[in-house]
Amino acid sequence: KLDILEPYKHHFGPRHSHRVTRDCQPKKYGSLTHEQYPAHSGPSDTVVQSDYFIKKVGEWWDQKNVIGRYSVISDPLHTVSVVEPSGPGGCERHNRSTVRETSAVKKCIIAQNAGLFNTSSGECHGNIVTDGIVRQNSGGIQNAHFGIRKNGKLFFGYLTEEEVDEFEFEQLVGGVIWLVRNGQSYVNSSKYTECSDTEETGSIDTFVDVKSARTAVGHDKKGRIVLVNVEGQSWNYGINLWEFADLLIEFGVVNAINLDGGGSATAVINQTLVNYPSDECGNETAGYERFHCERPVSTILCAHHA
Ligand code: NDG
Repeated sequence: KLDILEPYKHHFGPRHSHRVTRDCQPKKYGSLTHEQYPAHSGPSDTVVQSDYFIKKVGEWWDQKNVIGRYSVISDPLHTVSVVEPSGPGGCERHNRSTVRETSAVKKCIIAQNAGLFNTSSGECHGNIVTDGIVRQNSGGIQNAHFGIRKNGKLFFGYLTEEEVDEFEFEQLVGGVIWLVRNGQSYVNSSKYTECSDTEETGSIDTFVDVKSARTAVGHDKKGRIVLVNVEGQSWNYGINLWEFADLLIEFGVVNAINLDGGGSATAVINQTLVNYPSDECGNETAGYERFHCERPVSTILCAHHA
């Protein structure tokens, strides 16, 4: 796998052009490779409402309970930020930092891990815009992105290199697999057009099919941002992306993309860890496999006061 990745090490360019993405998607979407939706706006009593859930997912022959957290954020243009690992410039420095550490920089009410990264070099994957500043242009990589435009529109979908500037984003971050498009599962379409270069959990099929911890960002009918975290550990327990898309639709999510998951899946409220990250850790005395720890990750999504 490393040999194939070698030419892309320094430039995460697309394996195919944006035209292929456009031509490969279902006809009903025409040539539009993204969806936009007016963000909820105006002050509200609570910026964040966060609850946990226990839900049955899967086919009848493979039913299981999954545990997770569902958070809704109002007025996202003013309350949601993408934050680089340990703060501004973190991606350029190839930083990795826990969600807790990075969330302290912006005093986040709730924060979840967001973008994927190269686990050996620490490089951030995908396009990154934080508070109106373009921090990384990935050169048109064909992976699902979530953005908030300066004009107050939420953005979900695929972008060319030029569009990263043209769309005038306030926030932008990339994931792997567009889960829900216009209220319908988009997993089957997106897995054909997305690159597996930005994820390290095997082929794109494996990445979609494996049960694992997951993180997603989406929006509801009111244009509020939805952050979802599902507990899991790759291969062992958790949710695959087919089930994740269905669960989000059940919650009333209109568009959503899948962010970094597995051992990276972390949820933090007011600088306190509120989920169960799956990476094993410890030392010889404590026992390596006895406890689990937060993984230093890449970018985070943060909800803060306006
Ligand atoms: C997680 C991801 C993996 C990714 C790594 C670094 C899942 C199931 O974080 O693909 O390469 O971003 O999302 N695993 O381990």
